[in-house]
Amino acid sequence: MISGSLIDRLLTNLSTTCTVLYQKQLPRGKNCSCTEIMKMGTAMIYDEEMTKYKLLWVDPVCKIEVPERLTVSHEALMESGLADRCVSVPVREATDADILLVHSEEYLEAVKKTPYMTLEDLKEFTLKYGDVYFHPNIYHCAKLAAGAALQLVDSVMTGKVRNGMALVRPPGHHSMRSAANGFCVFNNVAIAARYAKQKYGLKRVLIVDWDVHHGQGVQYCFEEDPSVLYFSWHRYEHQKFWPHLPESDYDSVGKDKGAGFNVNVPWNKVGMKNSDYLSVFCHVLLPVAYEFCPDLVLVCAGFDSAIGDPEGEMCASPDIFAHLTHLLMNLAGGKLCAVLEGGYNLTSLPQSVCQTVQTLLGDPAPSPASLHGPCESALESLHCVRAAHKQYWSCLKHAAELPTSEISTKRIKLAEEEESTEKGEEEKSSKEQVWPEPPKRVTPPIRTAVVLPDGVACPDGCERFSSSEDPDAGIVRNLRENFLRDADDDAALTTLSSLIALIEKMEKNEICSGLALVRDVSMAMMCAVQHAATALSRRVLVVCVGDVVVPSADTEDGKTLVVQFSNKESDEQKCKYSIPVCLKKGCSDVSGFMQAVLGLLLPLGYEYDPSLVVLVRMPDSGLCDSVWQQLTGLLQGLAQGHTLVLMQEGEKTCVAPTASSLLGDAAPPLGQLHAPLPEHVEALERLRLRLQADWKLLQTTAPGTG
Ligand code: SS9
Ligand code: ZN
Repeated sequence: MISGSLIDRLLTNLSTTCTVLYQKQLPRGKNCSCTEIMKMGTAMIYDEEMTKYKLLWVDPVCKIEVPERLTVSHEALMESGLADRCVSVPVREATDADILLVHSEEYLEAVKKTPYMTLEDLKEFTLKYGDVYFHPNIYHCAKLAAGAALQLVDSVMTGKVRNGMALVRPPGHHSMRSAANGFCVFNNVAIAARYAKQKYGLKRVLIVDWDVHHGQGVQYCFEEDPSVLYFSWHRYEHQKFWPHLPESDYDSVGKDKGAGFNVNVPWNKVGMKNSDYLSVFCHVLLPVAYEFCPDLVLVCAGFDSAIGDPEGEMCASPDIFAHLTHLLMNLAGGKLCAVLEGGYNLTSLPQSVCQTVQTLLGDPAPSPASLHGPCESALESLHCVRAAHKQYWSCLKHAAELPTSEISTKRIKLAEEEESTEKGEEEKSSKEQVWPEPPKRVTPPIRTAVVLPDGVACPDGCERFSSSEDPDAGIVRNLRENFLRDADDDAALTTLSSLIALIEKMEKNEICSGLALVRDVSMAMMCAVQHAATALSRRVLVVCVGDVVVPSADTEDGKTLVVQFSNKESDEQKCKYSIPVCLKKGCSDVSGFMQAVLGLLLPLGYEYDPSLVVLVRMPDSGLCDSVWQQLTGLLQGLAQGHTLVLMQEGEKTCVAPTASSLLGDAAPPLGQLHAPLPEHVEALERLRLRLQADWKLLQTTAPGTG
């Protein structure tokens, strides 16, 4: 409930224009300043005009690039109610000056003539380029597509919104300085990156290209530029797949000053799944991106990497894009611009677009479907990419060397596969993919509930929680018998019953996340975990930072997975479900800690797939707020955002930053990371190698190549 006085304060705090423009963005039903509101919005950019060109002749290669790609995506956003929750930003035409940031004058002048060409002239012009078609209206649309990307950058950089997505045609990532290519005319995202650097003085821009094709146009544009980090994964099949370039392979790492700032992950098999994608994020992209520390993230958001796409032939489900998006949302203070590229299955495309936009809006991600670890071919790619980049990134310094059979992974395999193509071909043409529609993501009415001692104010946007009903007599008896030493400690009993009630509401999806300040963190943790794991029979991921007595008895059955970060050398790990992560010199080694979070905790968490995360912070954790917020934010990708944070009563100053992360705000950037302490790297690597027999998502090398 919003109280009268809160509404009054709200109205005084907001200027009239701001109220009118951003009303629907009001994130929390609480008083917040304009900046707060703007921090929360998501822009959506779309203009029907971009559906007004199409292929005018017969061409089997180009026939999949149809106007309906845009209309079905837009309709899905409207029908799901997501469009209404976005700030709608108009497109504009990119100017000549904008286009010339990336393209040559000759090329621009040539494209400028296309609106006046006859059909025959258009066909002839088209033949100069690969896998693309022209139409009298495509120049106009290409200017709008690039302009849409620039409008999105402006909206994010001026703080009008936190993030956003542009639905555009034609796509951009294949077009080069002086050439159209692969359905692309102007390189929308490359232009946006140059523009953002120039107009806003950005030092570092990250481009994540999750389209299933290699954006060679983007690569060429920034190859020598260390201020733009380009990451692309793409169907490659040892160069057998379009655009058949040797420079799409893992060993194209950038040139001269830009060496290390081009990251290619070739997929050498079709059928890659959620595990393969997540594994590359955890073990390559995220560590490198955190070390790079971008001021802005641009996504070449192509959805031909989703299941059902005729080009990609991959098997990742549409809801994987919720996770890919989420995992990028704590970089650059949340400044993320997604620009549509490919996506040719008119069912999986709109589903994937909705997953992306809903995540940008801040809704918790759905639980990822069964993750069984990456396939052998993906592991081989992962291994090669990490090896190729180990000299450039300290987070990869410890990565395994290139497989000794390096040459063979490139060449002999190609020959081998050529032999077997024919039977493979038959197989694939006969089966049409089917997959379930992603379930509707229902966001609980209450985002974050807090259990706080009387003197501590409830943070903006949270709801103070205390169990209204009297706790169940059985629960009270259990609490008194097992947890409360002092039989009449009523305050403690109240807190613990509140925690239990809170967990039950999270289980019923009435509340998303919770935060509690408690007198005895260990006791609260045991009580919470016991209730969730035993009474509710849920899988609980327990993440402890700092020294806390962790329950060990209950871990063996797999109902809980305990990951404990501490600086105390603990005895050998007891079982697969109890994992001590020792950072001897403490968590103040931010790089070492992040390495553990990205390369160890996230993959473990994803593979374990908990329905609740209990995150425990001890006063001696040694973590600064921004690292803690990164941890809290990243963990929201698990258990549909059901995280219960427990902190010691004294840690009052930590309440606001924690609440902010649970509410879905982006964590502040950590700055460019330095090398982690070598002894931490060694310890983490040893642990990862030991655990990867039990946890497949921890693997980074293919069997037989390590
Ligand atoms: C290979 C032909 C590829 C070009 C595809 C361009 C996609 C842009 N089957 N044709 S995202
Ligand atoms: Zn593509």
